[in-house]
Amino acid sequence: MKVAVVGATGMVGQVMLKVLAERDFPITELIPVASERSVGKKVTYKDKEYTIHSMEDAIAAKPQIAIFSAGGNTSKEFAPKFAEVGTTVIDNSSAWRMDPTKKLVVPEINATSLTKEDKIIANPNCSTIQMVLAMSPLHREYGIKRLVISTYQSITGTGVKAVEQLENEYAGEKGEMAYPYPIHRNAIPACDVFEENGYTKEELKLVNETQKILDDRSIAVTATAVRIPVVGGHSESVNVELRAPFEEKDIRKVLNETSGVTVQDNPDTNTYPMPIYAEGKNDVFVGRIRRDYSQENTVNMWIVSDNLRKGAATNAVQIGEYLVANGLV
Ligand code: 2RA
Repeated sequence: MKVAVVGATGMVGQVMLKVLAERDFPITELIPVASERSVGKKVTYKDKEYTIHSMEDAIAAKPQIAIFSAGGNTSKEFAPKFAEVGTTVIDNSSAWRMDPTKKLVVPEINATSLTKEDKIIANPNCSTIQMVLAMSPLHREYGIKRLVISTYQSITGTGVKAVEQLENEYAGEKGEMAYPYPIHRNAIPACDVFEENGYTKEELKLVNETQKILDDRSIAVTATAVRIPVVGGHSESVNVELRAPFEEKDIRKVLNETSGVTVQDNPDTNTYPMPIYAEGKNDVFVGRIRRDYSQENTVNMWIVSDNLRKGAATNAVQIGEYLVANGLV
């Protein structure tokens, strides 16, 4: 299978190549794509060097699949051009997520909705993916009435500039700032830009994408997204108001039986998810599961996952695996 990876030199693109290799995706020809200034440079896949192509050359090659992680503007401009030559695009930007004609897919939840006609498929936002994967079985079993989410997000979600800012701050050196404030020894309640209503784009993604993926606009969602000096993954505190009574043991059972979810939850042994241990893994880790005694039918939980993997690259590759396994490409 001819596969293009657009944004191959970026942080997510590099993880994409790693995950494609780890999962032995059936690639017969890899077409790495990056910005004009990177054309001709090399990237490594399965210990072999591959030359970076221009977008035009990659489109002309007519790959079966193109996995994008190159920002919304690039995706808006070039995803349709790939689709026109018959390529199925899996896009990791926000460009197509809320487009009513495009599917927003977490394979374990809604890949079955995909058809051959879906030529541009949207990969959800990282903080959404890890959360909805845990919420989906609860919505199925009990119905979800309301979600109150607080996120504690890795600086890798901002990009390499933020990682470099944190490293400089650790080293006590000056450098380019991704944020107008220090990241080290700080917590910044602003992931992405603010909208008119006082919420950030990140917070509104959690609201809108959750309702679309779970296909239920009646779910009330509110979120506060915070950036913290961590690199391994995103953590989220989620308060879940269900539409029916529950037993905590049944919540654990339902989550334990969910593909892609690992429950780590034993206060007696200080067992709970933490980003330093989630880094490099593909699962979504759930713990601190406990009834919210302040409100009926409500449960609290803590959800952690590597935002570059299940939050981006792995989810996109899993969409590709579903397409291949079901003869949709
Ligand atoms: C973030 N969710 O963490 C976004 C991914 N770029 O900032």
